[in-house]
Amino acid sequence: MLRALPGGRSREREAESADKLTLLTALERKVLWLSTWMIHNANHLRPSRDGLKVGGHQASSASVATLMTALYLDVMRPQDRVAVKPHAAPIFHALQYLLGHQSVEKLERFRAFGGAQSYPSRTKDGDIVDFSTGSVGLGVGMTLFASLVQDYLRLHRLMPADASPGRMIALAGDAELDEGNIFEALLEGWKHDVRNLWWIIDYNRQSLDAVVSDRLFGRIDALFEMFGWRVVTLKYGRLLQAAFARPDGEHLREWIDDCPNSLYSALVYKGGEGWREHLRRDLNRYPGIRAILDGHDDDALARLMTNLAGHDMGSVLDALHAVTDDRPTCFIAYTIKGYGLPFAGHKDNHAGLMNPAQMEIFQHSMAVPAGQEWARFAGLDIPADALEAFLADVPLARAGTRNHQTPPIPVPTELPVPNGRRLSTQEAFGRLLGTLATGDSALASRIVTTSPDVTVSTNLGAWVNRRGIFDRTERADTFREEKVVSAQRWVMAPKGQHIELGIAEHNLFLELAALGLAGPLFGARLLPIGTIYDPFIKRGLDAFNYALYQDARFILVATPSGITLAPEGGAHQSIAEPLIGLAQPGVVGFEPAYADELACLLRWAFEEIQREDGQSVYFRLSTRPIDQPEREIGADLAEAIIAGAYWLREPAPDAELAIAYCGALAPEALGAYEAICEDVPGAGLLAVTSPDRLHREWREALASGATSVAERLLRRLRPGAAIITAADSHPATLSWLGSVARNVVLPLGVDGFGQSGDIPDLYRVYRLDVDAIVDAAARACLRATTGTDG
Ligand SMILES: Cc1ncc(C[n+]2csc(CCOP(=O)(O)OP(=O)(O)O)c2C)c(N)n1
Ligand SMILES: [Mg+2]
Repeated sequence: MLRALPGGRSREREAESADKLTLLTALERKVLWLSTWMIHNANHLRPSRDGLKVGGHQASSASVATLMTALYLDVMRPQDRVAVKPHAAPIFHALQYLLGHQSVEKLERFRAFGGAQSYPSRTKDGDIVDFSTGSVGLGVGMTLFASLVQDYLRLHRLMPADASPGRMIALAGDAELDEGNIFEALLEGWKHDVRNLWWIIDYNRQSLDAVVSDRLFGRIDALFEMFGWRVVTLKYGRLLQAAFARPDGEHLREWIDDCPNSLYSALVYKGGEGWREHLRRDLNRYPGIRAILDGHDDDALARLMTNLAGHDMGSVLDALHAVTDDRPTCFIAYTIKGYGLPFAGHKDNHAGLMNPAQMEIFQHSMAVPAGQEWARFAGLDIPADALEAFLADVPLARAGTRNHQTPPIPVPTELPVPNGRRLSTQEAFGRLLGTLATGDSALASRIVTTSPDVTVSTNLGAWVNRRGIFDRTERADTFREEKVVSAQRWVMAPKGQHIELGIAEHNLFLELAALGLAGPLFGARLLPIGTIYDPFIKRGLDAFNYALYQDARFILVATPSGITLAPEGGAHQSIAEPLIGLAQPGVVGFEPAYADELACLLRWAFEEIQREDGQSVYFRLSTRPIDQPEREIGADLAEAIIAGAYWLREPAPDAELAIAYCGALAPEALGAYEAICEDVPGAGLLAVTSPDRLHREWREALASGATSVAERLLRRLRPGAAIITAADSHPATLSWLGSVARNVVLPLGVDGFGQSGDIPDLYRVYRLDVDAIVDAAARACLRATTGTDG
């Protein structure tokens, strides 16, 4: 009796899992059908108004139908988070549709305005998407940093430590592993001992252009193992394994193992006849193989030879369920690109679309009656109520919303302005954070700083000394213990609030993406501040864009910047970055000149990154100490600083000249202004704190018919007055100001590479010094009054 019970249970369990397998296999079919049809509908049935191919990736989608069905309909728990390879969006949408989280209208409008997105998007597809994807490699890296953020929150007790952690899962294409950012992330992840991370590689041996190198994957598993990952290879499905177990079966295994990727792919495409010809040629001497060939007609032989584990639901479930610990795991799942579709294995199938005739055959084989193409269960030989009941019980279907709502962290009404007669904005930033670090405000407790090996040189030292470096385990500062004098105290502990990264700006931005989504993803808001050298924003630009595209919120402090960095020379001097601030959606760029402006802006930034429809904030700072104005910033001035500009020296009514400057050029602008005032009394001096905000608001005002901030400011000048714009960046940063109120603009700035020198030399050579501004003013005034250069 005692024995019978467990035996009975295990039989019950076996029956249950057989049922589950049947249900999941049926649903996988449906997912493949829906994804293929979704793309077909978009390309062939929806009327085209512009003659463009709509596109969509039927082959890439088919490749992951089994893996994704297993994940979404069985393996995943609500706390798990997934980055889906971008071109598998149709499979993702189909699964969400089956789970009741996606509407048929959106599927019908796949790739149309307002429809299901071409690539999964957090902001446009809504609550169903965990991580946006599109630029290959980035979603994969993102999961690693998300797992680091999850650990940070758990160790800071900002998330319940007793609830099971979510697994951060990437479903990656094999060619995604050509992207360097993945390896940068791997190395960083190893240093931080990341956990709960699954990368499932859809190893279909094809990229966009070609079949991938045979030798590559021999390296990949060793590489993951080197970083401490578990590698699980899902190679052969159950049919093939059964064939290998037959007499002479080992020769079949060897043959497939040795088969070059391109031959395997070509034979997949050719089908049973092709397989038979090659196997006969190579293995006919083995009676067991002859028996296998004789026992399979062409269709059955093709089914057997393509029975890779990534398309075998049972194998996939076994492999995924077998991992129960938190060790990072890479699953290499052998698949076929276009599996189940007529162009399976064809090297040109990436953008391939089934034609209407092929679709008709496919529809017939799927037993989907005409007119029922969108029906959830049409063509499946399992009763709808059984499928419905199964789906209703899937953990992801039962879970509520995937995005957490978190209350904003209160921000004080002002941040104390660092005192000092001469300060650089970089120093002011360090002191502002240093002061925040001493208090025990809620704000300070949620700030997390991070930097790719430029923590000290971007002035985060005071903050880090007080708040410590985040690490899973306590680690003393050896230099301190050994009484070696240093200004830095690098104590590492789980409660540390600075995440130190190696030099890889891509990692910085992926980490900021994850930190900046801590609220919606994990239910605990963080206020991330990343520091970087301004020129190296470009190094991580795609990841920066990626972070912003999915509405991650953070503060980026980029310093030093421009040729003002003087002796460091051209390799470190940034030029185009303010234009990135101006043109990049999702972030607002500022380039303040004075410490009091920065204090006011940083306070605002803490609010802005928490506002429902806010943005991230980018500060371009400088190491140049400059004289600070003696003033109190009242509400009006604060508002103007945040809006992007204010008159540092008011123009007289009808002034014929103004100088508009940004950031560290304030002393030159002031010097020139004072020199000019003797000849042009009543000239104005415009401090531009944010070309980005000013420009955006100007465009919005033009569209709505309102008067913009910039126009209100410039209207103080005489119509057609001259403006000299000066920025330590590309002149286009401010030259557009001439269009606001039809002024004559003479833009100064940097449009060639920098070089070493001191500030006087460089400002002279790049025509940004007082003389150059005065000279430009004279020419601009002439042009404004005579319409010529004289
Ligand atoms: C950064 C970037 N470069 C190029 C592309 C264009 N692209 C989209 S998919 C793809 C090939 C992907 O191959 P793989 O990852 O193996 O996916 P599969 O389609 O085989 O599943 C390329 C080059 C992209 N999306 N992102
Ligand atoms: Mg591939």
